Amino acid sequence: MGFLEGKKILVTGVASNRSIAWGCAEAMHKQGAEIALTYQNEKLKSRVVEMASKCGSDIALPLDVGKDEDIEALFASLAKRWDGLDAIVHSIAFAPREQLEGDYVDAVTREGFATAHEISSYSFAALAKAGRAMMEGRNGALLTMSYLGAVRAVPHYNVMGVAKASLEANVRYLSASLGPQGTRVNAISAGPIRTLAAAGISDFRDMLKKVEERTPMRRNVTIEEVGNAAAFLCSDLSSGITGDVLYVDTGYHILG
Ligand code: 0WD
Repeated sequence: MGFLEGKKILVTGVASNRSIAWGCAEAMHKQGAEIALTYQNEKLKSRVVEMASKCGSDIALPLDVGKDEDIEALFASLAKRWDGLDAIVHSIAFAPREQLEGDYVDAVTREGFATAHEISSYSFAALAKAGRAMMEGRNGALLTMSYLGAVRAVPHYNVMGVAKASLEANVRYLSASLGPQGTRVNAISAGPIRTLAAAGISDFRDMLKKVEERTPMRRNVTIEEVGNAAAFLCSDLSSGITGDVLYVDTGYHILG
């Protein structure tokens, strides 16, 4: 029996089979969880429906976190299928491409800053708020995906690093707010992984190579490894952990 047997988990942010969210969904399904997936737009729908079925699920729902009505409709639809919700995985981020190249001060704009923060950080609080009622009294867990750029000035990561710092603060405030109802809130800070979102970061290939050369384990992390850590953080095995950021990055963050 898997350690997520009987848990109902909503996983957002699947865009392809390289997505970190997909690593999470697969690992959680393996541990016995029931999975619901979301897709950002109609173009992704058929792919995500198929991926849900690989997890034995027929729940794939639309969600653009930029739209309040989508967030509301998501939980209304979910409530028709499930009598409660045990965990939400937030694996969503976006900044306009021109924000993610060159010098931070040159690149940053009011609009780019606002978009990055809204889609990559506010959306986590929005899902927590909208999902709160369904999660109450179930020892639930909220989980998001961060990156080292939240705490270090990583070249080209620019405004996304500032948004990830906001996201990590969000983890702490949400955990203080939702702890009394039994909901834990954590983040995984993943090492670089080649995904669709990563392709938007200038010099991403160099970043992967640099990590591989220097990190204690001399290799990059996989979505399966992030997925396994996510499964742990959404399970009762991590019942004493909240408000924290767990690094799943083959040790890169410890280097000076
Ligand atoms: O190296 C990496 N890949 C790392 C990613 C290292 C550390 C952290 N992360 C984070 C990302 O910042 C993000 O928060 O992990 C999370 C997942 O990213 P991913 O798995 O690397 O990327 P991807 O497979 O592209 O999934 C992210 C998806 C989007 O994909 P695209 O590439 O189409 O933007 O987030 C979704 C979308 O499907 N997304 C949205 N979903 C709902 N509403 C929205 C939105 N407005 N915007 C983006």
